[in-house]
Amino acid sequence: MILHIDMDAFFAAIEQRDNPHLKGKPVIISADHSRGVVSTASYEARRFGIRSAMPVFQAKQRCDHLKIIPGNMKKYQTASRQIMAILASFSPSLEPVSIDEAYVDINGCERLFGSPEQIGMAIKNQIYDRLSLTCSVGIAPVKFLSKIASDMNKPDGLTIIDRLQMDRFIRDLPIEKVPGVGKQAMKQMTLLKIKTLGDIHHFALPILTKKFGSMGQRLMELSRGIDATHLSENTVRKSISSETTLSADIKDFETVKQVLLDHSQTVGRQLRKKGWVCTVVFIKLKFSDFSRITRQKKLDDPICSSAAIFDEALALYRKIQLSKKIRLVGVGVGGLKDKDAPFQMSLITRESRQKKQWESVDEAVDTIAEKFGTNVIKKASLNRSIQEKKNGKQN
Ligand code: TTP
Ligand code: MG
Repeated sequence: MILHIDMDAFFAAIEQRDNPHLKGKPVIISADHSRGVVSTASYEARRFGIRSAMPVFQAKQRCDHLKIIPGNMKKYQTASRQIMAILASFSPSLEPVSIDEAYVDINGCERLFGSPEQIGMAIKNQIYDRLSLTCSVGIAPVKFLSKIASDMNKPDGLTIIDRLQMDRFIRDLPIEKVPGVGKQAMKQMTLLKIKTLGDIHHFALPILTKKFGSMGQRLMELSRGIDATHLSENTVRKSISSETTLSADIKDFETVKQVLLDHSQTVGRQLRKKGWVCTVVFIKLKFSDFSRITRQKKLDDPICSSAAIFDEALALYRKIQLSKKIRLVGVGVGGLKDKDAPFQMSLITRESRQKKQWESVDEAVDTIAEKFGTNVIKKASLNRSIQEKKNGKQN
């Protein structure tokens, strides 16, 4: 199942949240860059027929007590990032499509978060609890229907189209609601007396392609509930990394080792927090002349312990022939998957038993770090280095 989420009157809702005197009032946002047109209107303003892209003077004519707010893109972008982070905590397969809209592939999330409806509700609740904003969610077996579903019960809606309802839904879906069917296509639709997506069935593919070009094929597929578009891969979170630019360029092995260890712990902690494991570890180095290199290793067994990540990162670092001083050190992991997802375990070796033991140590460390902060507990070798630094033994 694919979930589509769209925030309700996004910019206006944020302003109403932050300025209590705007609550329940007709409000429009007309951002500086929008040249006197409405970016969005609160649902109260929509009752006056005010819509996005309408000139502000027209909006004022429709409602004389309209509140006009210039808008604050930075604030909206921050909220957007927070929302996307919440979504990413439900599934690593996420496709943000605009500032307030994203698709989430929830296949395989049921074991962790429950039925599609429960996942939809949990997302809505978390967004409301953390950001005091409402959103509308649509869930369907295919992408295009999930987007249509999220729009059906706005604001604060949750609409599910399951496989059983899908055929009937498609049969009755007004053709103008299908993404990609614009004014031009609608002229043809009217001529052909096509009113719903189901009506497409009466036409052979050659006629559809003749009338609608390449969209003909897609319309035919959509009318059969087939939507081959998957979530856009390049927006799916594929890695977690942590890096720092050092206060001074260095070449000293021990210092770099400590930084690698620190980053391995940060990355490991984030990985475990999400309940994920990784099958790729990489390091990134930037040199004093601003050139940079990355080195990575693909692992046979997934790992999530900080110690295992550090071992791999250090092995990668040892193989590099250093000729210049280093100014930035980073550690990252990729090939992310759920910890509980089935994978092929290789034979249990002494090494993998050790990794397991480290995982239990990590669990305890994470709990303490969560409660008291990351500075309270560190691996002993890190502590030693901090101690040495304090004693002036290291530069
Ligand atoms: P939308 O999701 O289209 O609209 P919305 O969130 O305001 O309202 P709803 O989804 O409940 O119908 O757009 C998201 C934000 O993008 C919107 O709050 C403001 C901005 N936007 C513009 O700046 N100009 C526009 O023409 C549109 C449509 C949106
Ligand atoms: Mg929206």
